[in-house]
Amino acid sequence: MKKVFSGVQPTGNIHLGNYLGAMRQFTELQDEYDTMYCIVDLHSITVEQDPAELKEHILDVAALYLAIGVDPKKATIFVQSNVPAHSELAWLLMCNSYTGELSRMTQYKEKSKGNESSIVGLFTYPVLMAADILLYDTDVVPVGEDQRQHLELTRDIARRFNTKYGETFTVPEARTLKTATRIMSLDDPGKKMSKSNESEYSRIALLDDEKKINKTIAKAQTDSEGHIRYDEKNKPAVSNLINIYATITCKTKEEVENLYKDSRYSDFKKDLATEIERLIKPIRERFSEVRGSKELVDILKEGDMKAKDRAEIMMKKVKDKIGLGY
Ligand code: AQP
Repeated sequence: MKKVFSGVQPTGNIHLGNYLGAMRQFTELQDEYDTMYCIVDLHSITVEQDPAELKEHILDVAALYLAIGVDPKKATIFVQSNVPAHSELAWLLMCNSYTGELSRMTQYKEKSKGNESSIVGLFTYPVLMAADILLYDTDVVPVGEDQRQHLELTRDIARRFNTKYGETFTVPEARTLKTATRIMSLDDPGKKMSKSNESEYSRIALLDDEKKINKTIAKAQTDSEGHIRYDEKNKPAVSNLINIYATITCKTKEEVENLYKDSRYSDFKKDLATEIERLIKPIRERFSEVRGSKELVDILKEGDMKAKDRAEIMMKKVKDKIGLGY
Protein backbone atom coordinates (compact mmCIF):
# COMPACT_ATOMS: atom_id res chain seq x y z
CA MET A 1 0.00 0.00 0.00
CA LYS A 2 1.32 3.47 -0.86
CA LYS A 3 1.81 5.80 2.08
CA VAL A 4 0.20 9.15 2.85
CA PHE A 5 1.30 11.67 5.47
CA SER A 6 -0.24 15.03 6.31
CA GLY A 7 -0.57 17.33 9.30
CA VAL A 8 -2.46 20.29 10.68
CA GLN A 9 -1.10 22.77 13.22
CA PRO A 10 -3.04 23.09 16.48
CA THR A 11 -3.11 26.86 16.20
CA GLY A 12 -6.87 27.13 16.84
CA ASN A 13 -9.85 27.94 14.62
CA ILE A 14 -9.43 25.24 11.97
CA HIS A 15 -11.28 26.77 9.05
CA LEU A 16 -13.00 26.08 5.77
CA GLY A 17 -9.72 26.72 3.89
CA ASN A 18 -7.92 24.01 5.88
CA TYR A 19 -10.82 21.64 5.27
CA LEU A 20 -11.50 22.30 1.58
CA GLY A 21 -7.83 22.69 0.66
CA ALA A 22 -6.34 19.78 2.59
CA MET A 23 -8.38 17.92 5.20
CA ARG A 24 -11.22 16.74 2.97
CA GLN A 25 -8.60 14.70 1.12
CA PHE A 26 -7.81 12.80 4.32
CA THR A 27 -11.02 10.77 4.24
CA GLU A 28 -10.84 10.25 0.47
CA LEU A 29 -7.42 8.63 0.80
CA GLN A 30 -7.82 6.43 3.87
CA ASP A 31 -9.38 3.49 1.99
CA GLU A 32 -6.68 3.08 -0.60
CA TYR A 33 -3.53 4.25 1.19
CA ASP A 34 -1.68 3.60 4.41
CA THR A 35 -2.49 6.99 5.99
CA MET A 36 -0.77 8.87 8.82
CA TYR A 37 -2.44 12.08 10.03
CA CYS A 38 -0.42 14.09 12.48
CA ILE A 39 -1.18 17.00 14.79
CA VAL A 40 1.96 19.03 14.16
CA ASP A 41 2.30 20.79 17.51
CA LEU A 42 6.05 21.40 17.15
CA HIS A 43 5.32 23.57 14.12
CA SER A 44 2.77 25.62 16.02
CA ILE A 45 5.37 26.98 18.47
CA THR A 46 7.13 28.89 15.71
CA VAL A 47 4.67 31.57 16.79
CA GLU A 48 3.77 32.48 20.38
CA GLN A 49 1.31 30.01 21.96
CA ASP A 50 -0.42 29.98 25.32
CA PRO A 51 0.61 26.60 26.88
CA ALA A 52 -2.82 25.76 28.31
CA GLU A 53 -4.58 26.70 25.07
CA LEU A 54 -2.09 24.74 22.98
CA LYS A 55 -2.86 21.55 24.91
CA GLU A 56 -6.58 22.07 24.27
CA HIS A 57 -6.03 22.82 20.59
CA ILE A 58 -4.09 19.56 20.14
CA LEU A 59 -7.16 17.62 21.31
CA ASP A 60 -9.40 19.86 19.19
CA VAL A 61 -7.53 18.94 16.01
CA ALA A 62 -7.59 15.25 16.95
CA ALA A 63 -11.35 15.45 17.54
CA LEU A 64 -11.80 17.30 14.25
CA TYR A 65 -9.96 14.56 12.38
CA LEU A 66 -12.55 12.11 13.72
CA ALA A 67 -15.40 14.55 13.14
CA ILE A 68 -14.61 14.95 9.43
CA GLY A 69 -14.60 11.16 9.08
CA VAL A 70 -11.03 10.01 9.55
CA ASP A 71 -11.38 6.42 10.72
CA PRO A 72 -8.78 5.39 13.34
CA LYS A 73 -9.16 1.76 12.23
CA LYS A 74 -7.78 2.77 8.85
CA ALA A 75 -5.59 5.81 9.58
CA THR A 76 -2.95 6.47 12.24
CA ILE A 77 -3.71 9.69 14.14
CA PHE A 78 -0.88 10.95 16.35
CA VAL A 79 0.83 13.93 17.94
CA GLN A 80 4.16 15.06 16.49
CA SER A 81 5.87 15.98 19.78
CA ASN A 82 5.17 12.49 21.16
CA VAL A 83 7.46 11.02 18.48
CA PRO A 84 10.94 12.42 19.22
CA ALA A 85 12.27 11.16 15.88
CA HIS A 86 10.65 14.15 14.13
CA SER A 87 12.97 16.60 15.90
CA GLU A 88 15.93 14.25 15.62
CA LEU A 89 15.57 13.73 11.88
CA ALA A 90 14.99 17.48 11.42
CA TRP A 91 18.49 18.13 12.82
CA LEU A 92 20.07 15.52 10.53
CA LEU A 93 18.29 17.06 7.54
CA MET A 94 19.28 20.59 8.61
CA CYS A 95 22.86 19.43 8.22
CA ASN A 96 21.94 18.60 4.62
CA SER A 97 20.04 21.81 3.78
CA TYR A 98 21.23 25.22 2.66
CA THR A 99 20.47 28.59 4.22
CA GLY A 100 19.98 29.96 0.68
CA GLU A 101 17.11 27.60 -0.14
CA LEU A 102 15.44 28.20 3.23
CA SER A 103 15.64 31.97 2.87
CA ARG A 104 13.73 31.70 -0.44
CA MET A 105 10.66 30.17 1.26
CA THR A 106 7.72 32.56 0.78
CA GLN A 107 6.05 31.67 4.08
CA TYR A 108 9.27 32.50 5.96
CA LYS A 109 9.63 35.80 4.12
CA GLU A 110 5.99 36.72 4.86
CA LYS A 111 6.07 35.74 8.53
CA SER A 112 9.55 37.07 9.42
CA LYS A 113 9.19 40.27 7.36
CA GLY A 114 12.97 40.52 7.24
CA ASN A 115 13.05 41.08 10.99
CA GLU A 116 16.39 40.01 12.53
CA SER A 117 14.71 39.12 15.81
CA SER A 118 12.38 36.60 14.14
CA ILE A 119 12.96 33.18 15.67
CA VAL A 120 15.21 30.52 14.12
CA GLY A 121 12.38 27.95 14.22
CA LEU A 122 10.44 30.00 11.69
CA PHE A 123 13.42 29.71 9.36
CA THR A 124 13.96 25.96 9.86
CA TYR A 125 10.22 25.08 9.87
CA PRO A 126 10.31 23.61 6.31
CA VAL A 127 13.09 21.19 7.33
CA LEU A 128 11.00 19.93 10.24
CA MET A 129 8.19 19.48 7.73
CA ALA A 130 10.54 17.53 5.47
CA ALA A 131 11.45 15.31 8.45
CA ASP A 132 7.74 14.71 9.23
CA ILE A 133 7.19 13.47 5.69
CA LEU A 134 10.41 11.55 5.01
CA LEU A 135 10.29 9.70 8.32
CA TYR A 136 7.42 7.49 7.12
CA ASP A 137 8.50 6.65 3.53
CA THR A 138 5.65 8.87 2.38
CA ASP A 139 4.56 8.68 -1.27
CA VAL A 140 1.75 11.26 -1.23
CA VAL A 141 1.19 14.44 0.82
CA PRO A 142 -2.30 15.96 0.62
CA VAL A 143 -1.92 19.72 1.16
CA GLY A 144 -3.25 23.12 0.13
CA GLU A 145 -1.49 25.12 -2.60
CA ASP A 146 0.39 27.26 -0.02
CA GLN A 147 2.45 24.23 1.01
CA ARG A 148 3.67 23.32 -2.50
CA GLN A 149 6.95 25.21 -2.12
CA HIS A 150 7.72 23.36 1.13
CA LEU A 151 6.98 20.09 -0.62
CA GLU A 152 9.41 20.94 -3.41
CA LEU A 153 12.06 21.61 -0.78
CA THR A 154 11.30 18.25 0.87
CA ARG A 155 11.83 16.55 -2.49
CA ASP A 156 15.15 18.38 -2.99
CA ILE A 157 16.38 17.41 0.47
CA ALA A 158 15.37 13.75 -0.05
CA ARG A 159 17.14 13.54 -3.43
CA ARG A 160 20.25 15.28 -2.06
CA PHE A 161 20.44 12.88 0.90
CA ASN A 162 19.91 9.85 -1.37
CA THR A 163 22.69 11.00 -3.70
CA LYS A 164 25.10 11.62 -0.84
CA TYR A 165 24.41 8.56 1.35
CA GLY A 166 22.69 6.09 -0.98
CA GLU A 167 18.97 5.34 -1.49
CA THR A 168 17.27 6.13 1.85
CA PHE A 169 14.14 8.26 1.44
CA THR A 170 11.11 7.95 -0.81
CA VAL A 171 10.72 11.18 -2.81
CA PRO A 172 7.12 12.27 -2.05
CA GLU A 173 4.53 13.94 -4.30
CA ALA A 174 2.25 16.79 -3.22
CA ARG A 175 -1.46 16.16 -3.78
CA THR A 176 -3.56 19.28 -4.24
CA LEU A 177 -7.15 19.26 -5.44
CA LYS A 178 -8.46 20.95 -8.59
CA THR A 179 -10.73 23.36 -6.68
CA ALA A 180 -10.36 25.27 -3.42
CA THR A 181 -6.60 24.85 -3.32
CA ARG A 182 -6.36 28.36 -1.89
CA ILE A 183 -9.40 29.79 -0.10
CA MET A 184 -9.05 33.50 0.50
CA SER A 185 -9.92 35.60 3.51
CA LEU A 186 -13.59 36.69 3.49
CA ASP A 187 -12.86 40.28 4.48
CA ASP A 188 -9.70 40.67 2.39
CA PRO A 189 -9.44 38.48 -0.72
CA GLY A 190 -5.80 39.53 -1.11
CA LYS A 191 -4.83 37.24 1.79
CA LYS A 192 -5.40 33.52 2.25
CA MET A 193 -7.94 32.42 4.84
CA SER A 194 -5.85 31.78 7.93
CA LYS A 195 -6.23 30.65 11.55
CA SER A 196 -3.98 33.41 12.81
CA ASN A 197 -5.85 36.32 11.19
CA GLU A 198 -7.08 38.54 14.01
CA SER A 199 -10.44 39.19 12.38
CA GLU A 200 -12.90 36.38 13.13
CA TYR A 201 -14.97 37.52 10.11
CA SER A 202 -12.08 36.68 7.80
CA ARG A 203 -12.88 32.97 8.05
CA ILE A 204 -15.51 30.35 8.76
CA ALA A 205 -14.19 28.03 11.45
CA LEU A 206 -15.25 24.38 11.22
CA LEU A 207 -16.86 24.76 14.64
CA ASP A 208 -18.79 27.96 13.92
CA ASP A 209 -22.51 27.82 14.66
CA GLU A 210 -25.22 28.72 12.15
CA LYS A 211 -25.57 32.28 13.46
CA LYS A 212 -21.86 33.01 13.08
CA ILE A 213 -21.83 31.46 9.58
CA ASN A 214 -24.78 33.61 8.47
CA LYS A 215 -23.23 36.75 9.91
CA THR A 216 -19.77 36.10 8.43
CA ILE A 217 -21.12 35.37 4.96
CA ALA A 218 -23.47 38.38 5.12
CA LYS A 219 -20.47 40.58 5.98
CA ALA A 220 -18.15 38.96 3.40
CA GLN A 221 -16.59 41.41 0.98
CA THR A 222 -18.05 41.61 -2.56
CA ASP A 223 -17.76 44.49 -5.05
CA SER A 224 -19.88 47.23 -6.58
CA GLU A 225 -20.55 45.50 -9.94
CA GLY A 226 -23.54 43.48 -8.74
CA HIS A 227 -23.00 40.48 -11.08
CA ILE A 228 -22.16 37.01 -9.88
CA ARG A 229 -19.38 35.97 -12.22
CA TYR A 230 -15.98 34.36 -11.78
CA ASP A 231 -13.09 36.70 -12.50
CA GLU A 232 -10.22 36.22 -10.05
CA LYS A 233 -8.33 39.28 -11.25
CA ASN A 234 -11.11 41.87 -11.28
CA LYS A 235 -13.59 40.30 -8.84
CA PRO A 236 -11.43 38.40 -6.30
CA ALA A 237 -13.94 38.56 -3.42
CA VAL A 238 -16.94 37.28 -5.43
CA SER A 239 -14.74 34.69 -7.17
CA ASN A 240 -13.66 33.38 -3.76
CA LEU A 241 -17.31 32.96 -2.72
CA ILE A 242 -18.12 31.20 -6.01
CA ASN A 243 -15.13 28.91 -5.48
CA ILE A 244 -16.35 27.96 -1.99
CA TYR A 245 -19.94 27.40 -3.19
CA ALA A 246 -18.83 25.36 -6.21
CA THR A 247 -16.54 23.15 -4.12
CA ILE A 248 -19.11 22.43 -1.44
CA THR A 249 -21.92 21.68 -3.89
CA CYS A 250 -19.67 19.79 -6.36
CA LYS A 251 -20.67 22.16 -9.17
CA THR A 252 -18.43 23.84 -11.71
CA LYS A 253 -17.87 27.60 -11.46
CA GLU A 254 -19.81 28.01 -14.73
CA GLU A 255 -22.78 26.14 -13.26
CA VAL A 256 -22.76 28.46 -10.24
CA GLU A 257 -22.53 31.55 -12.48
CA ASN A 258 -25.48 30.28 -14.51
CA LEU A 259 -27.54 29.42 -11.48
CA TYR A 260 -27.12 32.92 -10.02
CA LYS A 261 -26.85 35.04 -13.17
CA ASP A 262 -30.02 37.00 -12.33
CA SER A 263 -29.58 37.01 -8.54
CA ARG A 264 -28.45 39.66 -6.12
CA TYR A 265 -25.34 39.17 -4.00
CA SER A 266 -27.54 38.96 -0.89
CA ASP A 267 -29.53 35.99 -2.31
CA PHE A 268 -26.37 34.18 -3.39
CA LYS A 269 -24.86 34.76 0.04
CA LYS A 270 -27.95 33.34 1.79
CA ASP A 271 -27.68 30.14 -0.25
CA LEU A 272 -23.94 29.96 0.32
CA ALA A 273 -24.45 30.23 4.10
CA THR A 274 -27.05 27.44 3.90
CA GLU A 275 -24.63 25.18 2.02
CA ILE A 276 -21.83 25.88 4.49
CA GLU A 277 -24.11 25.08 7.43
CA ARG A 278 -25.18 21.85 5.69
CA LEU A 279 -21.50 20.87 5.38
CA ILE A 280 -20.41 21.91 8.85
CA LYS A 281 -23.36 20.85 11.04
CA PRO A 282 -22.52 17.12 11.13
CA ILE A 283 -18.84 17.93 11.74
CA ARG A 284 -19.77 20.18 14.67
CA GLU A 285 -22.08 17.54 16.12
CA ARG A 286 -19.60 14.68 15.82
CA PHE A 287 -16.90 16.94 17.30
CA SER A 288 -18.93 17.57 20.45
CA GLU A 289 -19.52 13.81 20.84
CA VAL A 290 -15.85 12.86 20.68
CA ARG A 291 -13.97 15.89 22.06
CA GLY A 292 -14.24 14.99 25.76
CA SER A 293 -14.23 11.23 25.30
CA LYS A 294 -11.74 8.68 26.59
CA GLU A 295 -11.87 7.11 23.12
CA LEU A 296 -10.09 10.18 21.72
CA VAL A 297 -7.13 9.89 24.11
CA ASP A 298 -6.92 6.13 23.52
CA ILE A 299 -6.83 6.67 19.76
CA LEU A 300 -3.97 9.17 20.14
CA LYS A 301 -2.00 6.90 22.47
CA GLU A 302 -2.28 4.02 20.02
CA GLY A 303 -1.36 6.30 17.11
CA ASP A 304 1.67 7.70 18.96
CA MET A 305 2.95 4.15 19.61
CA LYS A 306 2.50 3.05 16.00
CA ALA A 307 4.20 6.17 14.67
CA LYS A 308 7.08 5.79 17.15
CA ASP A 309 7.73 2.20 16.07
CA ARG A 310 7.77 3.14 12.41
CA ALA A 311 9.91 6.22 12.96
CA GLU A 312 12.53 4.25 14.88
CA ILE A 313 13.10 1.94 11.92
CA MET A 314 13.80 4.91 9.65
CA MET A 315 16.01 6.64 12.24
CA LYS A 316 18.19 3.56 12.58
CA LYS A 317 18.61 3.40 8.81
CA VAL A 318 19.43 7.13 8.54
CA LYS A 319 21.94 7.12 11.41
CA ASP A 320 23.70 4.08 9.96
CA LYS A 321 24.01 5.78 6.59
CA ILE A 322 25.49 8.92 8.13
CA GLY A 323 27.80 6.94 10.40
CA LEU A 324 26.42 8.12 13.72
CA GLY A 325 26.73 6.09 16.93
CA TYR A 326 28.88 3.00 17.32
N1 AQP B 1 -6.65 29.30 2.86
C1 AQP B 1 -6.36 28.04 2.57
N2 AQP B 1 -6.88 27.44 1.47
C2 AQP B 1 -6.59 26.15 1.17
N3 AQP B 1 -5.83 25.36 1.96
C3 AQP B 1 -5.28 25.90 3.07
N4 AQP B 1 -4.50 25.42 4.06
C4 AQP B 1 -4.25 26.40 4.96
N5 AQP B 1 -4.87 27.53 4.61
C5 AQP B 1 -5.52 27.26 3.44
C6 AQP B 1 -4.01 24.05 4.12
O1 AQP B 1 -4.43 23.51 5.36
C7 AQP B 1 -3.46 22.55 5.81
C8 AQP B 1 -3.16 22.77 7.26
O2 AQP B 1 -2.59 24.05 7.43
P1 AQP B 1 -1.63 24.31 8.67
O3 AQP B 1 -2.32 24.00 9.92
O4 AQP B 1 -0.37 23.59 8.43
O5 AQP B 1 -1.30 25.83 8.67
P2 AQP B 1 -1.18 26.92 7.60
O6 AQP B 1 -0.97 26.41 6.22
O7 AQP B 1 -0.17 27.89 8.06
O8 AQP B 1 -2.66 27.44 7.69
P3 AQP B 1 -3.25 28.67 8.43
O9 AQP B 1 -4.68 28.40 8.62
O10 AQP B 1 -2.89 29.90 7.68
O11 AQP B 1 -2.57 28.65 9.86
P4 AQP B 1 -1.72 29.75 10.62
O12 AQP B 1 -2.54 30.98 10.60
O13 AQP B 1 -1.56 29.17 11.98
O14 AQP B 1 -0.42 29.91 9.88
C9 AQP B 1 -2.25 22.70 4.91
O15 AQP B 1 -2.20 21.61 3.99
C10 AQP B 1 -2.48 23.99 4.17
O16 AQP B 1 -1.96 23.95 2.86
